[in-house]
This record gives sequence, C-alpha cells and structure tokens, in this order.
Amino acid sequence: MAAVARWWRAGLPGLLVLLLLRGARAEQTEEHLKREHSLTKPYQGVGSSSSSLWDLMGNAMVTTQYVRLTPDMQSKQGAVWNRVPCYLRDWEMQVHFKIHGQGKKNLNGDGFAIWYTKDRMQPGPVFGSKDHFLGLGVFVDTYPNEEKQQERVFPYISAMVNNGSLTYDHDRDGRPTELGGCTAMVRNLNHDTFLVIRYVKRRLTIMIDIDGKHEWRDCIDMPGVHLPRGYFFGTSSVTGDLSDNHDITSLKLYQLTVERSPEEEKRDKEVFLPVVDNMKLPGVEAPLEPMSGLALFLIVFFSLVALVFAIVIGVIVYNKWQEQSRKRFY
Ligand SMILES: [Ca+2]
Repeated sequence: MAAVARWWRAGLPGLLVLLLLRGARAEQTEEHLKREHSLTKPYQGVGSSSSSLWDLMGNAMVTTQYVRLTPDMQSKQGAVWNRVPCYLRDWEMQVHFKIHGQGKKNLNGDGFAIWYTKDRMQPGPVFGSKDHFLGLGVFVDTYPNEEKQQERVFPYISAMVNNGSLTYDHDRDGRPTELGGCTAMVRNLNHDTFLVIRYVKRRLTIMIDIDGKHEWRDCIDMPGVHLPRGYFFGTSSVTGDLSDNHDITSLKLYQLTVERSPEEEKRDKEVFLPVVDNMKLPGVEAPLEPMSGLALFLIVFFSLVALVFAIVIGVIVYNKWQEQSRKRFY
C-alpha cells in the first residue's frame, strides 16, 4: 500500500503501469481489510438490525449507495459508529465521502469528522459529537468560522488528539489544538473523493485523493502520536444555519503489518491516555507512583528524627536564653 502510494506519487506514466498498480493495490490491501471495522455497500442491517456492526445516530440515514450523515438542511446532526473496539496497533482507514449541496462557496457547512475515540454515540458540539473526547478526531471543515482569516482557504482538513482535557475551539476552527492540516476543495465534485488516515509505528499520516487522479496527496504527517488500543471508529456531521449533504460511501479499515526493532517496541509501548510527543496536553501529568512501604517508613522516620532534633535544639536555646536573661537581670 505504502509502496503503491510512493509509485503513484513518483508520477510514473502509462496506463498499463496504472492498471497493474491498481490491481496490486486491490490485491494487497484486500487481504488485510478488517470487515468488523469497515462500512461498505450495501450496509447490511445498518440502522435496522440489532446485530449490525454499526450504529446510526441522530438524522443519519442509510440508502443503497451511501450513508447520509446529514441532509442539505439546517440544524441536522448525524453519526455512524462502529460497535467493535479496535485493538490493532497499526492500521489505515480509507474514507470514501461526498460533500455536496445548494450553498455557494463558504455558504455551506459545517463539514464532518472521522473519529477514533473512546467516546462513541455521544452527540455534542464537535461536528455533531462530544467535546473533551479521548482519542483522535480528523475534521473536514467546510465553513470558516474565524472571521479574520485570509491565510486559510476552506474547506480545510485538520486533526486533533485529545486526552479529554482539551476543548475544540469551534469559533477558531480548532486552530489552538490542531496537529496540522491542509486545504481540500472537496465540495460538489463529480468524481470520487477519498481521505486516508494511516497510523503506523506511532506516526499519523493523513492523505487525500480528491482530484480524480487516483493520487494520494499529503495533508498531515505527525510522528510521536500515541493512541490507546480499544477505541472506536466513527464519523459524524452537523449543519447549522448553513448546510450540506455529508455522505459516506465507505469506511475501509486495513490492518497493516509492520516489523518493529526492539527499540521501536519499547518506544511504541501501550498507552492508556492519548499523548503526542513534544506537545503539552493539559492535565496529562503522570500520576504519582503509589509510595512503597519502605519509602513511607523512611519519610516518617526521618521526619520524627528531625522533629526530635528541633525540639532538643529549641530546649537548649531556650535554656541558654533564660540563663543569659537571669545574668542580665542580677
Ligand atoms: Ca468551521
């Protein structure tokens, strides 16, 4: 998969090469497709069967061609969440999506989010899902909320890792907490649009294929992202005064098999809260190790010794002082 992306980006010409690579891509990745974490046509049982692997929420609805998170109407909110927690260490999520509506540029909103979080099925203000989440959120933000922003062209894709303590600043389009991002003109296109989130050896890479050329374009590349295992994949969307159809054609989750050196094994050890290296997330100070019995004994012992010592010194000083004052008096 990675090799294929590199070949594509190298811009090799020729239809034959392209076809071969496409074949290789399908063959190579199909083996690792994890059906329990993938949402594909015809969305068997989604929203109707209790045995489905996916739950619908809010205004989300299923058709034969897509899962519509929100229709192009004001004040809608919808989501679809995987029921099965993901315990893979290295994975890739391919999102096939379509955003379209009547609104002219920048008169549409709000976009959608792709989640890998502990908190599933909880409506809230972050693209229709819970704020102060635990995990990763990738946002395809189609409406610029921050007023003075000439430097950033929307739609804009950004990512955020949260340990539950951070607030997504909606009025500033999440700038204070973003790991990175890129502009992506994804609305009202006639060709298919894709986004891929790759998480390998603690490196988070987000790429987009939105120009109809079957090429992945880099968007975010961030090493040192530590995400716990056992979180849930999901996607959510919200509309406000402005709206769009936010449609998910498929979510395909691939298991990636990589070899790790002993050092990498050590570096990639399990975490229980999301952490990003060299980035201060408030409230993640490591909890103090519970004190051992010996340490506690030593602290109490030396405190007592110090106390006795202080009392003795105090008594001596007091006696001396009394003696002196007596001398002075007589
Ligand atoms: Ca926004």
